[in-house]
Amino acid sequence: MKKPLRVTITGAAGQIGYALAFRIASGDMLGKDQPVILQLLEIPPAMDALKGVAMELDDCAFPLLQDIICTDDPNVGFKDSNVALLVGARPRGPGMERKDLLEANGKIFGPQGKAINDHASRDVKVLVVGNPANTNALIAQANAPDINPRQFTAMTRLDHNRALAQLAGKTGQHHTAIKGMIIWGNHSATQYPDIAHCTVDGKGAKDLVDEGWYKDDFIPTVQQRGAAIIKARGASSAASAASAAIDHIRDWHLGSNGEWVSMAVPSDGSYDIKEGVIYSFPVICKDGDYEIVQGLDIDDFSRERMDLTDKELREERDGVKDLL
Ligand code: NAX
Repeated sequence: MKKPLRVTITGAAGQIGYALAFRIASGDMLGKDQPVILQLLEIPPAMDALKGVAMELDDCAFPLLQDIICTDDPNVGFKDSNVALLVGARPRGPGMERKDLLEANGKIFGPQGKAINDHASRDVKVLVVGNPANTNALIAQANAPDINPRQFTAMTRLDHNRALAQLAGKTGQHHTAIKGMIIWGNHSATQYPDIAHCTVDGKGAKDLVDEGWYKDDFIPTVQQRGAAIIKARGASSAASAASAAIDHIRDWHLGSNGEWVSMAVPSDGSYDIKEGVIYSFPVICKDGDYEIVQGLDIDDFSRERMDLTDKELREERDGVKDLL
């Protein structure tokens, strides 16, 4: 039997954490032959609820689940962690400015980055889900100087999957027929869902849909999908967010089989996005690593949107520069 891998989930008693833990324990993320130890991190007021999650996990009798650790101490939660899913975050309260939100989250992601630095496995794969995800990932990364910065990523896979669903619905094809979807930039309303390089059943997506739909319907629908879910469900996306987090780590760990997927990763100058922010790019995952897809033609329409979301990320970064 393989050696168990340790998976940390922060905010594990929250709605995304609740949806994540059971799928990870059943083998959906790291493989059906990979035993796991779940290290569930919460804050003190949520420890009773977390105990309930652990009781339910026990009651599932998952063959792959070797142990469950419940803690409110990041030093324990990240000990020897191989995969760290940073879900718990401070939500925006009434009247809270973006700057206050960034700072409040800095106080969570700074210490968690340090705990990862001090205690996690050296090859830990970090995925930040908690919003503002890209900038929270940057803060965690800055506080973990001994870990390769490339191992800090943020989630735009939910946006990617939402874009696949919209295009599939419009073209009447199954989403598995779609290749080459891209989300550029920030996980926010400035993200740029780009179909310029997409094919649907081998045909160029741009030839299958009219430009008006693409610009005035598709892009805003994907950008605003989170708000539409809140309106319909009365609560924010949870199962779909957990599913996207599982897709992100599964592909990073096991490979994306040559397919492009969107991941927010430290910019390296590709596509003139200068270093210093965690920006969503198309990537291909292989052998436990990812590479940004290179050499794509970027037209003026795309350039403008890619730069706009980059600008927002740099403003967010400037708002937390004392935490970096
Ligand atoms: P919930 O409020 O249901 O759960 C959050 C949990 O985190 C709570 O149980 C809370 O006690 C815990 N928590 C807070 N501070 C913590 C800390 N310092 N250490 C450990 N745990 C802590 O929120 P949920 O719906 O699960 O959403 C979690 C985060 O995901 C939010 O920030 C949300 O905005 C973000 N999302 C990100 C998405 C993405 O695509 N990147 C999409 C879905 C989601 O909106």
